[in-house]
Amino acid sequence: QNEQQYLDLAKKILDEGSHKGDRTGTGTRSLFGTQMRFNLSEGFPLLTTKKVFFGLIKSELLWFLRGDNNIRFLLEHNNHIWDEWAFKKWIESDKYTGPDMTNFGLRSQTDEDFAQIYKEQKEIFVSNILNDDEFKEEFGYIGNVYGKLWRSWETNSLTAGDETVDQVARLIDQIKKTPNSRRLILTAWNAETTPQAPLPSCHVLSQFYVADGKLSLQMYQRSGDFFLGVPFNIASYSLLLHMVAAQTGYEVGEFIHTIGDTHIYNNHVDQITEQLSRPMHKLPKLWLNPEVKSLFDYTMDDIKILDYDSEPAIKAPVAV
Ligand code: DHF
Ligand code: TMP
Repeated sequence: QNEQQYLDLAKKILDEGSHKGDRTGTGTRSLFGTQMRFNLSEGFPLLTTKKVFFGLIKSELLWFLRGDNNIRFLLEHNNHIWDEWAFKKWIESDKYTGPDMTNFGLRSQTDEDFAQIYKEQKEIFVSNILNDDEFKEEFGYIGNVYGKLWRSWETNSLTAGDETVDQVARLIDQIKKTPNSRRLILTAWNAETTPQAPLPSCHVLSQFYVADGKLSLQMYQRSGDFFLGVPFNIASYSLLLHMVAAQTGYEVGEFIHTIGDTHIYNNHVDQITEQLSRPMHKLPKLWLNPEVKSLFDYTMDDIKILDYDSEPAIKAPVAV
């Protein structure tokens, strides 16, 4: 069963994970090299043991598919899941002259006065990204990750021809023409530029596979925040698989999620323990507008989740 795999793996991380420090200073329990397999014919794997905001997943995926890596599009869709990482670049720049924001992620969790000042600065930042074109160009980008690499990978001087590679368009073409290919790859890691991004890509490599009239997808994620990020990643790649299948004429098979450092942050342990005590509901269904003729033409209204019945949301601080 689909969701049970998430819950079982969560329990395993809690029971058997190594206590491991991490870049953010939060601390985690962690297992290395884990896998979940979601059979998409059983329903759409949007977790039901807590409410997961599908609107945020849709707008993020549409943002990737646009080839966009500037957070303005997300903000226009009221999606704030990438704010902290663009904000970090802003406060570390010479042009920032406001109150000291060093280590804002951790400090805002323990210091209430600071949390208020941080919130104000973040609101100013967000409004500048939305309303000031120059500011948006200077501070809205999150680096050479996802969307940029998917749609306009910059070639080096050794490569003749086009200046950029559209991996997604090529992939669609390859799936249609050579479905047996073992080279149906989408990569989001440029060894030259990605390590300098404010957050180097987490979902790094995807491979598509066609057999028995079904399209499957395996994604390798180098690092997985099991409580906050992973439920989004599962839904996002399952949605991508459905969309690519619809555009290439295949049924959906499996989404296979392989994760390197699979961790639960120490300040998410109570939340995920609460989640593990809850009942599962029936998985929802996905509806894609059948009139859409290209992977790049989907809008928010062309994608809907039906019959989503879940337990309430559980809040948790994100580690920056
Ligand atoms: N950093 C860390 N430490 N963990 C992440 O999962 C993560 N994910 C990123 C960027 N950096 C990250 C991008 N994806 C949330 C979900 C996904 C995501 C970032 C944040 C999140 O906070 N989800 C909340 C709801 C947020 C909201 O309503 O705005 C949740 O409860 O699911
Ligand atoms: P890291 O770069 O030190 O691995 O930190 C990245 C954190 O963000 C880590 O906790 C994993 C998490 N993350 C996800 O789980 N999924 C995502 O899609 C993204 C962008 C990040």
